[in-house]
Amino acid sequence: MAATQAEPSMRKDDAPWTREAFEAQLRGLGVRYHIHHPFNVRLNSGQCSPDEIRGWVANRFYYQINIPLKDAAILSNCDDRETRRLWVQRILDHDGYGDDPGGIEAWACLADAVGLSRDELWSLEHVVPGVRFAVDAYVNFARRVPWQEAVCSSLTEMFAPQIHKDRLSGWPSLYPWIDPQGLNYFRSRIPLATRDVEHGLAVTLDYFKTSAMQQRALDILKFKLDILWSMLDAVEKATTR
Ligand code: AHQ
Repeated sequence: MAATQAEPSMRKDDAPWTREAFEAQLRGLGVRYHIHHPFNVRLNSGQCSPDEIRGWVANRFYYQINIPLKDAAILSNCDDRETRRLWVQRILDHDGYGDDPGGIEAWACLADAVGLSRDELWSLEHVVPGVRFAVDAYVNFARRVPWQEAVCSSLTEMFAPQIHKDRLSGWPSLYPWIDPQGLNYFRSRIPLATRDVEHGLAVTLDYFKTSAMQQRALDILKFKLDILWSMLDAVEKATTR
């Protein structure tokens, strides 16, 4: 059941987890992270064809260009100025600001490096229904739920630094045909993901206080992990011959 409908399943005893135990429960969901998806295992072990990689880049672009919409939805629901002052940086990180062209442009450079034209990339012609539905579900979730719940859903990035490091360490030798400059997006995300998770985790550990709310937080994170997992299911089905 999606997190927006799931009723929190009460644990046997009503005592909420300690802050540390709650964080450990959240981090324990990393076993569901898309780093373990068969497509990602093949991608980061050099077993994907250029067409599969181009299909992945083109589909993940739809996720990247929707992150600012998701973050703007959180801002629009958030009545706390201190949170907004921090959260707004996430939009600037992707859309760019001043001389910094931002992460969406960096992802477009990755597309250049794997042989996707800008027109092809921005046309979204390669985005498959399963990816579109998963990404739209994420944005609509952020629009509809309390902003703290949407913050919690971003915590899949707790597990992101490793997947970026795997790409940076492996792709240059596994895929020598890809210009290493195209990998700059992954390099840029490692410190940003670490910074964002520090804030998102603090909000989550502070807000989800009762055992029922803590279970809701786990359900929300499972929902977002399923979004990432189902995106790779759809990409794998569409690109793997
Ligand atoms: O590049 C990614 C990114 O900017 C974000 C924002 C964050 C969110 O708000 O949900 N999640 C996320 C992720 C990015 N990259 C994914 C990847 O595998 O490259 C991982 C993804 C995430 O872990 O949620």
